[in-house]
Amino acid sequence: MHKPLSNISQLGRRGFLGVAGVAALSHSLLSRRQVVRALLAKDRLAENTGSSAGSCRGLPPLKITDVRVIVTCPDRNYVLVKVLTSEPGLYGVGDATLNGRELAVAADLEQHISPLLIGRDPEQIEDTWQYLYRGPYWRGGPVQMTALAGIDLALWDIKGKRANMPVYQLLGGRTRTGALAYTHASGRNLVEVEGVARRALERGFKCVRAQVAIPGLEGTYGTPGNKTPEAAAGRVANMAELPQTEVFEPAPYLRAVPRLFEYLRAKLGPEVELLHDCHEKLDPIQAARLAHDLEPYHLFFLEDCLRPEYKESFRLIREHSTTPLAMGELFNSLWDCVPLIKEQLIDYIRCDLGHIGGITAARKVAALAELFQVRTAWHGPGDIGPPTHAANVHVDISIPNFGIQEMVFFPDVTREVISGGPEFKDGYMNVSDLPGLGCDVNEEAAKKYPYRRAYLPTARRKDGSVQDW
Ligand code: KDG
Ligand code: MG
Repeated sequence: MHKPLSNISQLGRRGFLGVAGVAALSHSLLSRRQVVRALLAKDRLAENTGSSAGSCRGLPPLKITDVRVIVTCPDRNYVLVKVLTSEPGLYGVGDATLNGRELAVAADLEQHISPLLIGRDPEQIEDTWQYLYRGPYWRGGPVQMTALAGIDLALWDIKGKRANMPVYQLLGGRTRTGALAYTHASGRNLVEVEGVARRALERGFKCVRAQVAIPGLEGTYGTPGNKTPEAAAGRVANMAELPQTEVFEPAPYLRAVPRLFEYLRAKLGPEVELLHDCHEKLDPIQAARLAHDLEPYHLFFLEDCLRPEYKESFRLIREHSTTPLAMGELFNSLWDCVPLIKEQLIDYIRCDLGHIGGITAARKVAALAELFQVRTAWHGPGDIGPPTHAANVHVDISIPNFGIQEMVFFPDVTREVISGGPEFKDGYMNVSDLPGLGCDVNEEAAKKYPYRRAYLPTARRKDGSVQDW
């Protein structure tokens, strides 16, 4: 475990001399050649870091010495990033997992990003973010933004470890004692969903996202189809070498979902917070009808009704309903969030920290949202790794406009490879006070679980045409 330095080392003092200091020394102690070499080294550092190096509390300047990309499949595929530094034992761990396109992100990190980082100052997080985002000219997209998020998380981890503080302290300190969490309840029929929801409530959850299989359809996102909920958990073991095709029809879906919530309200009472994920599969008028029909059941929110391209169509839903709306897990640009937030077309922004550029991006989205009374609900599925879940919670507990946090329990096999991450207690998520993000990766254990190609399902209408899953 990394120990922070408490006193200024020789190297640290030298780091503080600056160019003028080096030149002044030249007359007394150093030969002309030594001075030239020192000035060149100083220039190289400035070039690598984007500005002249400086570091906190007199610690010596730091450099990135290596970027290791670890692709592993402990239950499902994860891409982990380990950024090593010139300080012995000091490294940061990030997560760069993009479900179904893991190797594209790994190649971006290994082939394109890693060479740019060697020699840079890991403490300059914002500058590195800007450099990796705007530097390649061909900016954005889920692959590049996931790679950038992986690096960003690792750099925040390093900064926290160096400062000997958990990341939430660096973000401004606690605004709450924990992050309200929601879990998933899905089933083949109403009774099965109720059973799963009841078990969640017994476990301490106060908020449950409910999805039910649609009679007559072979599968709809978030439901087990005709498998048991456990067998349909969506893990790699259940994912074919090629994508499974599900069938979706809006009419039965729009009939079944209000029935589900009518049933759950009657069975579970008014206290439990209920949520539902449309998974971007509806047209605007269908979404408006569903939001309207769900009003009597007082959802906490209705999630991701529309495809991410159609932000202006949220206006139509708003005009027809007071059901709170959430959107954003498919966004991979900060600018995707702007129209929805500034026109108050949604109530919850739920970007994925792992796909929008990490903590550096999320804190800007959160700050913008705060100004428009929009709350956060960061995406928290099992297909992003524990470091992203940890980042979610570090942000959640340090911002004023947090709303709710989606979470999962990772199986033991995942925890064997990636330790740490947020903990659940009495309905809330929390992080420990370990320095940094609080996660680590066991590279030896990761080797035991090699990558296995896996696709998300796709969907079609009954007439065979492509449908959003
Ligand atoms: O990889 C796709 C999943 O992250 C997504 O289907 C999960 O929609 C999801 C959610 O809300 O958790
Ligand atoms: Mg979702």
